[in-house]
Amino acid sequence: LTQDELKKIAAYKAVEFVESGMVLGLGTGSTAKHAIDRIGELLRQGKLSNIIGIPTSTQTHNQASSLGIPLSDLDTHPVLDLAIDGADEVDPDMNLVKGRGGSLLREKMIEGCCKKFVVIVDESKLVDYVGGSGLAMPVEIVPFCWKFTAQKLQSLFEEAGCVAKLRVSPENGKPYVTDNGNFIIDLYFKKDIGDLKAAGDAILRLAGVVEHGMFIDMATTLIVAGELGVRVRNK
Ligand code: DER
Repeated sequence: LTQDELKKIAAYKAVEFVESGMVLGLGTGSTAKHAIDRIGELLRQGKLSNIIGIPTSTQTHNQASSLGIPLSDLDTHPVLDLAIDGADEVDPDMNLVKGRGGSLLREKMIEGCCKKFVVIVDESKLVDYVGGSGLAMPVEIVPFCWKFTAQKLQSLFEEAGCVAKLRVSPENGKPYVTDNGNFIIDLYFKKDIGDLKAAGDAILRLAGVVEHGMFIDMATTLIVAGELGVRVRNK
């Protein structure tokens, strides 16, 4: 099975939790894309009705509206029934790294007010500790004096061998700009940073920081698709 086929299996499993009449947080990324496609298909077949989607990015907004999924926002629906989204990393306590798709702020806002947050991943996303994949832990920051903020972030995690890099668009090498008009600093760790809550709070105390990509104690259900099948784990 290819990685995308595994993502699709996990996504379709998560959509089994969707009931007619629900207000849903719609995630961002290649795994969530399959879940949104599936929801659109079930609506078209009449197997689901009265669904309202709250998109976590303009990319998801565009996909969902092209599928005819009715959309709204947090101002209208401050409490959601269920959110379905992917993750870049999942640690043994179901803490997540998200944001490699650049949508971490809206994802965290929306997934933070759901009664149930179902995370869908293929098994390659499972790590022993946050940062363990060697890939980025994203932090959304204001563009003002970004070098200053990047330096402050890097020095927070000196003993974990942290390197902070400004995310740039591959096309033109210009700083990547989020849906919210901000920049992203990608943090790379060489070692386990230990207490995630303390790390997250230290990051948020920096005035130039908007939000970080660690989703601590937020996921209620984890769906992992692997070669041996799909597993559902509740927090
Ligand atoms: O950027 C994000 O937060 C995405 O949800 C990411 O965490 C998962 O993206 P993927 O499903 O394309 O791997």
